[in-house]
Amino acid sequence: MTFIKYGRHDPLSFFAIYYDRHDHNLPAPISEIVLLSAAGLTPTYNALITDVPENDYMLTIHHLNNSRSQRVLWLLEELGVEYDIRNYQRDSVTSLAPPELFEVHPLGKSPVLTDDKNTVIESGAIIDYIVRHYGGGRLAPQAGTSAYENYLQWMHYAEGSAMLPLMLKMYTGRLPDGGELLQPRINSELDNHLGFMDRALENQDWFVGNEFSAADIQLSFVPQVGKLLYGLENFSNLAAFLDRIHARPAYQRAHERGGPYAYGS
Ligand SMILES: N[C@@H](CCC(=O)N[C@@H](CS)C(=O)NCC(=O)O)C(=O)O
Repeated sequence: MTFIKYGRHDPLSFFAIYYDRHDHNLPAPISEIVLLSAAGLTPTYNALITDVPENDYMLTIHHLNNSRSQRVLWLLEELGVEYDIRNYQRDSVTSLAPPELFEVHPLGKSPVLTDDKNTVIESGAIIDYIVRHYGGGRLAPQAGTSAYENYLQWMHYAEGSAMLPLMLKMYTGRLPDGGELLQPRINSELDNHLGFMDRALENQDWFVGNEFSAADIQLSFVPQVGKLLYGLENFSNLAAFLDRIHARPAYQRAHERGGPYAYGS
């Protein structure tokens, strides 16, 4: 039986409510629930309840294994926000997302965030949404400051520019001749982008004003994929950045929740 956390910690009883849920709709009548202690580990009490408020909901991340959605889980763990995960598995032959993801959004990609009436795609937009709605001012510079402009630039840069040569590398590598003619251009663009990011970390640990921010989370997928497809031997600052992020407790918690992740230990 899979227990999915539902609702919020009850500050009076120090209990959280978990229940076994088979689909995304709130159950009515609800199935068996288990109350767990605030430590969240040891089931202490079983009960049946029927009176869940109809308008209650849980922030949900539609998570594909080995994908960009892992960083969204990481952000939520950094912020200590409660969330629900719906898991989707890539096809073992094609690596594509399963058809069920098209039921969540017409593009059939991950991550997707659903929260009350909002469905949000694009990891940058999702991360921005979470920071604005659930961050309480954390993990982003104050709007209106130069640091915020820098933060926005990095947030867009990750998917808008840096991922392109990596995706080209991945796809051309599957061609019968390995996309030989295109490789020099792709490699020079990889050097260009990975070099740009590497130099940004020359004298600092984090990308924005040397404070850990959601931009570091959004950017993390670039060196993670870069390491696998191209190597980071010439980008030692990015390699050290990966070591730093992989050591973060919230990063590791996100792994425990998200399952195996080929791009980062
Ligand atoms: N730019 C989008 C990319 C979304 C995307 O392509 N996600 C991949 C996983 S990393 C996916 O769903 N691939 C499965 C498929 O295309 O079938 C974002 O950052 O969210």
